[in-house]
Amino acid sequence: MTAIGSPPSSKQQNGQSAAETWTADDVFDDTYREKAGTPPMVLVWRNIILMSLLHAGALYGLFLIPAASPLTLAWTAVCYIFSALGVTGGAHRLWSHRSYKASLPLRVFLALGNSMAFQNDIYEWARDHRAHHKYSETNADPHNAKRGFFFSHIGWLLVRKHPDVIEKGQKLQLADLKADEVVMFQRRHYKLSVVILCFLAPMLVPWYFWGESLMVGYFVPGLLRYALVLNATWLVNSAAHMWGNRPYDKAINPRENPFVALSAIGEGFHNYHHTFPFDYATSEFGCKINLTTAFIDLMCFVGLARDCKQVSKEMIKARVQRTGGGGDKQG
Ligand code: ST9
Ligand code: ZN
Ligand code: ZN
Repeated sequence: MTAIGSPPSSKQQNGQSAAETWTADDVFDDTYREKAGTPPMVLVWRNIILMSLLHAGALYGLFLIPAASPLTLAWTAVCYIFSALGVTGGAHRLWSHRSYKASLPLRVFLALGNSMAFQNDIYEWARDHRAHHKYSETNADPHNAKRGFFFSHIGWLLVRKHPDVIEKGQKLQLADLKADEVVMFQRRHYKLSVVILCFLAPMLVPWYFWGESLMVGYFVPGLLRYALVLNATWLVNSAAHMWGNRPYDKAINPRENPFVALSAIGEGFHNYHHTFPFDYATSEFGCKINLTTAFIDLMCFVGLARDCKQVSKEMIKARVQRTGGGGDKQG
């Protein structure tokens, strides 16, 4: 498979914006050869301490659940889905893979959800994710699953990056991201947007509208929800690279994992996704265990999204015959 499209300029091309004419630089590069030896891991103590505090706070939030009102629990679910969509429908399927086109209001909505998810800004997230696909499970993959479950889950955020991630990442085509004013606006104002959307809004809405305590608001829809969305996301990098079937390409490690698909609102069909990264549904089974696909379909229906890329049944069949055989499909 080869990437299609050519680098965009910031000018309009035939009435289409630069981002609209672009195909993402996310196709596996089998010409890259790792250098022998692994450089020593340099621990980043700031991140280790902050992640430990976050998870301790999330655990405390778990014990506060009985003290939360039903409305606060419903709000926690809303925050989970909104921040998850900012990652799945936004940073992942729209901005990393360009698998569909989104109108300005939808891009703003997704960027707000993305700031609530606090997983690095969209530009950085998409840059790392393109490197993950292009150099999957090598030293140039930021969360190389060959380095084990812990490293691919959270460990990669607690150490300095492997030099190959930066060296190879600097060669990625990112012009479409630089040309997207929503992406660059979010990057410029990232810290402020995270403070407001990830921490203040989840806490203050229940306090202001139905008199919830600030304590419950901070620890339940705030820290607990944030930690749950993070871990659901990280499971795609760890569990879905280790456990599950490989019906589309048995030569690669990413797997079909229904549990991950459920918690990550549709992102656990990872053998399919690494085989066909440009498919907007990240699965051949449409909306099944795939809330994100249902959301994008709804956005198309109301006219806020369009041009969803999808792999044909014939192409899937041909690919399964050529490289599949690693277990049954989940659909
Ligand atoms: C988080 C991210 O959690 C999660 C991403 C998960 C992805 C999952 C994908 C799976 C599929 C989708 C499923 C979605 C499911 C969602 C479900 C929802 C329910 N290319 O990074 P620095 C250069 S974040 C090119 O500091 P260090 C660049 O010049 C959690 N160049 O490297 C850069 O400067 P700048 C919260 C690159 O010093 C410079 O190097 N956040 C690349 O080694 C320095 O970069 C945190 O915990 C590249 N790929 O530090 C913070 N990379 O960026 C975590 C770097 O200014 N991060 N460069 O252009 C950090 O603290 C640091 O990055 C570090 C490494 C310590 C990890
Ligand atoms: Zn992956
Ligand atoms: Zn992807």
